[in-house]
Amino acid sequence: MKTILSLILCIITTTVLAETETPQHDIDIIKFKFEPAEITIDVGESIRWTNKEKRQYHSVWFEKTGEPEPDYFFPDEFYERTFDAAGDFPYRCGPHPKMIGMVHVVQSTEDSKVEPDTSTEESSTKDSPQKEEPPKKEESIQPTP
Ligand SMILES: [Cu+2]
Repeated sequence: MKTILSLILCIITTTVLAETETPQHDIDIIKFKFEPAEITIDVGESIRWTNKEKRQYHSVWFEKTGEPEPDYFFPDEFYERTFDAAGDFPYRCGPHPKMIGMVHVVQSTEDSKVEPDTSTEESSTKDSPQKEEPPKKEESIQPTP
């Protein structure tokens, strides 16, 4: 019984997760700081950096990726980015090198559990070579006349 219950719960959880759009993570930029400066997200999720300063512009620059610095953005503007690969992504603000942040992107464990229903039908590709033994010849003893 317990296994059935947990299975149902698992299905419900998966459905709920599938229905919700890609979770949005928010990072504020205020007083020359990324808040939070370090964040861990799942692969495929996106982050929105919002400039909450009064009059200071900033940028979110993933310099180590070799990309050019994106445009500065001003108070109440934001920068968005989706992370499709796992790894650690340090970034900084272009005009303010002391403003640094880190994005840890990890492979979601829930994603790997989601399997299509068709997987239950296992294709019978069992390689069981049947040894074909030659039919034994019945030695019939023929009476000699
Ligand atoms: Cu800045």
